Amino acid sequence: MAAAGPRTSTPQRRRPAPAISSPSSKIREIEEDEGEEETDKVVDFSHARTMAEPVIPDLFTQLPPVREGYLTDTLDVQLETARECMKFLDGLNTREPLVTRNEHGVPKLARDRHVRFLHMALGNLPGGFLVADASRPWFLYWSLSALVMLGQDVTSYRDGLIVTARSMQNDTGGFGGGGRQLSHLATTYAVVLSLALVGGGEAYDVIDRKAMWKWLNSLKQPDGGFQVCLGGEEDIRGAYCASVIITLLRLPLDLSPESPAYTGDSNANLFTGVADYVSRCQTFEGGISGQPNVEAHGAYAFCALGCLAILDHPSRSIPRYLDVPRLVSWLSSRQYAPEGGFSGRTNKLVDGCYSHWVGGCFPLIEACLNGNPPSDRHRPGDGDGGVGRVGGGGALAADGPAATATTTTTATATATTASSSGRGGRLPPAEDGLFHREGLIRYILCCCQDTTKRGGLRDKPGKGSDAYHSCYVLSGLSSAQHQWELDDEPRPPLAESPAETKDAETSKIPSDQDIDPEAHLEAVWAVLPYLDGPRVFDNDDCVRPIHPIYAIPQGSVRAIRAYFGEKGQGV
Ligand code: FPP
Ligand code: K
Repeated sequence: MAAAGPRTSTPQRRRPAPAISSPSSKIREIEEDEGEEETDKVVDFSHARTMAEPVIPDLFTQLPPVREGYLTDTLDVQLETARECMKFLDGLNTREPLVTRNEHGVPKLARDRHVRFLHMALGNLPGGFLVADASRPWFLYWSLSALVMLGQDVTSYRDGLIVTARSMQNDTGGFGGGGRQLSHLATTYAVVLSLALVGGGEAYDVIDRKAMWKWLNSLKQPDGGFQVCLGGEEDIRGAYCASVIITLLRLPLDLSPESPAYTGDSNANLFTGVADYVSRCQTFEGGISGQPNVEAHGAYAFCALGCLAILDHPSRSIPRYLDVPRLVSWLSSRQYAPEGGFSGRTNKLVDGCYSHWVGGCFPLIEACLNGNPPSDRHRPGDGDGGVGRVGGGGALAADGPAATATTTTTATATATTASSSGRGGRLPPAEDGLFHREGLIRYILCCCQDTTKRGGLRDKPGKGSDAYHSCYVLSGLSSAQHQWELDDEPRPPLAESPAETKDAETSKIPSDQDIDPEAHLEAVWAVLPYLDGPRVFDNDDCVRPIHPIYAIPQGSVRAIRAYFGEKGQGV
């Protein structure tokens, strides 16, 4: 059965969340819920504290009105999660002495406790963390990035980081998870971003750019993608991390004869085929998978959009390589009600980290939709459901996922069915924008903060806080609290090669050999606080904006790029 359609968000009095119960009584409750008239709903005044108590929209305090009538383990755990979240969303949970709520009934951001937690995460960790030893660079990035978003100055970590980063670098290029560990694109990405966060020439100069360039060449594959380590798997994380590293360090794009991708074609470079690789990772659902032909996942959607936004202006590169309506439909389907948070994939649970992996896709999608429509928007072979149907600017933004649900192509219908049959209720399209910002902010502030002295942010109620979730929950909060506009200086469209013109109707993807990221990466992303729609957080609960592609402050991106820009293209 299809999940909930648009539901009223008219504020109404709350009633207490039903207790978690056995499967058979759950079926009974579902039936009872469905038979119940709105007007029959019991208002339990025993929970009311004052008459001025905030009113929370029903959307966040009630289960979806229409749900599957059978139970599976998957449905069971979804229902349990929704109910657990409702206890935190309804503003009635008074058992947590450290929680202060604002006038909307939403907890304040426990900034000081999160800051303390993150400083701890940068100190000595208990023995249990031994298994995460190869992820040490990640802990650095997650903690430093979260501290920066919380408004902290992290330059006091610079000297320590310089020593640590040096110990992780290999002479053959790149950084491993620690001394004498194999270089990996994920750990290299984390070290480079950490160095960018602490900033300064001494930190940047830790990086051996020449060795890095050689190493990246050894990972570059003939089909356009990158292996994550020598002889390791090739996936979209590799493509995104490599694209970030190449452009932050302003490495030469030249392909060395030692690269597995080298063919002797003098036009080919490190970016050749990357967009094509990303394009092959879009699945029948509309989402993006880690490698071609596997399951779509939110983390990979961010990697895909990040790659494309690095390669060219998102208004050109995204619609050129991805089916945007199907992607937007899939991304929007990741947001559930009543939880308000995002899931990573169809039929799975909300998790605070997807506030970034999925939530962070929207600024890039908006830059894609709001930019000047590029001349090559239509992807050959896409027929009616192709990206050519997306109007410029706000057309899709106004209609949201509902607009894509009416698309008639088989694949889109499949995608819509697949996502709307998820057990989570789908949020109705927000009046403005492609996701429900209020819902995400409520989920983050109500459900993702550790409410004890420990601090830190988490996946969902019942889970422990950690540096990973602290980083990505705050990045998601930042996306929801701000809006971005990419300076849209139109550049002449990519030169059409004769071969491209000739094969335009038959070849799936035009050649991308002309792609030169430097031509658009200096474009400024203007950032503003998001002011439209209901605002359920206080001014002092704002976190700092981060660059929509690089996920660190725009100033940090500019500083490291300027530093290496002055060094010139040589390494
Ligand atoms: C599923 O985990 C998770 C994945 C398949 C991918 C996770 C990848 C990332 C978070 C980041 C990749 C990006 C970079 C830049 C390295 P699960 O089954 O535990 O979670 P789920 O139930 O929510 O899918
Ligand atoms: K998860």
